[in-house]
Amino acid sequence: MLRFIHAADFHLDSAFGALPPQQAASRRRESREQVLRLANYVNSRGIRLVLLAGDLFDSGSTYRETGEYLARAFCQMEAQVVIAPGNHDWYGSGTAWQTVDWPDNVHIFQENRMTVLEFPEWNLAIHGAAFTAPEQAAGLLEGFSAPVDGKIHLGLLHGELDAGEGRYNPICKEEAAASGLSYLALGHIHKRAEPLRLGGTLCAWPGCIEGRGFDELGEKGFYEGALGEDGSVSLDFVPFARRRYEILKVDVTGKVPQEAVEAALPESTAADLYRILLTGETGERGVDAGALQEMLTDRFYALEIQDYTRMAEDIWKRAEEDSLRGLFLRELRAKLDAAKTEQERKTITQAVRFGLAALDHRDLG
Ligand SMILES: [Mn+2]
Repeated sequence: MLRFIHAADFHLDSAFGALPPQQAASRRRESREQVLRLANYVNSRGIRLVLLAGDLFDSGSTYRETGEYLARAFCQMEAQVVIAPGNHDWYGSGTAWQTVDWPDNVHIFQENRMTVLEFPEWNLAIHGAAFTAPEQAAGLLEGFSAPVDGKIHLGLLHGELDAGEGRYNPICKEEAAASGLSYLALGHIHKRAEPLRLGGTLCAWPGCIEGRGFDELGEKGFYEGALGEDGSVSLDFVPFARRRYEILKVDVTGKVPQEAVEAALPESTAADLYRILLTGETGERGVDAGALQEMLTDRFYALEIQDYTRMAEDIWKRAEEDSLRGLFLRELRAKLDAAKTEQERKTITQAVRFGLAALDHRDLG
């Protein structure tokens, strides 16, 4: 039995543009260090084969140090490391794949057609290809079928399955089913998909190894597998991300906002990046999102609070009053009803709050 891992989409040197510069720099450092953590994992678990399905770098103009760091981490792995470059880290002249001195246990697919790497000690052949440009419109698996020669055949590719548009190595299910591969290790899709059996081939995308923004939520990691001598594959997902991105909706109707948020949070969020959306109805004063942010900030690595609350209906009831207040509310209600965007509605709600406070000679706090 051969133990392997299948990971993809590290996107090293991503900008993390939504974070303040210092935190972004620290996130970039963490994502490089993650590869060292991975080396430790590989060695501690007796993993002999590491399949990396592309987009290890976020771009072709990655820092030289990042490539060298990656090479050192691979060198520490007591395993064979096989890489199929993707659309973000395509193989070509001047790229890290060519300029970095990769250790002997690293094997990189270099052509945008299927080629094979043989591992006779495991009776194993690994078939794969590289993106050699940011796009790969022709499906790399098209027409491929592994020979029937008593060896175990695995595939490693960056690409998408049954995609509408074919810019990123479109693979159709029929091709995967006809490939004769025991396992097809794929990259590109950042959201993990459950492994899919197509014909005799098990296909899987592990998703990205670590979220980089609020479009990459929840648990991230890689697949760890065991390959039997008959080519059978069993897989487990290993959560490995150091930090998670989460979006949490909290209804604050009738509650103290801070208490409502705290009640909705899991126990430990100190390592994580949260976006909290406040919803529901509030009184005239609304929610002070800024103050809430300040009170809760220490509980997170990063926190963003967005206020989507609306004014409670009974506040509007006084629109019928024959008073300045009634007149004000009627005007603003008409504006609110005519508002076309969430931003407009937010601004008008804010104006109502300010206006009512002014009418009552109340401090906005
Ligand atoms: Mn990617």
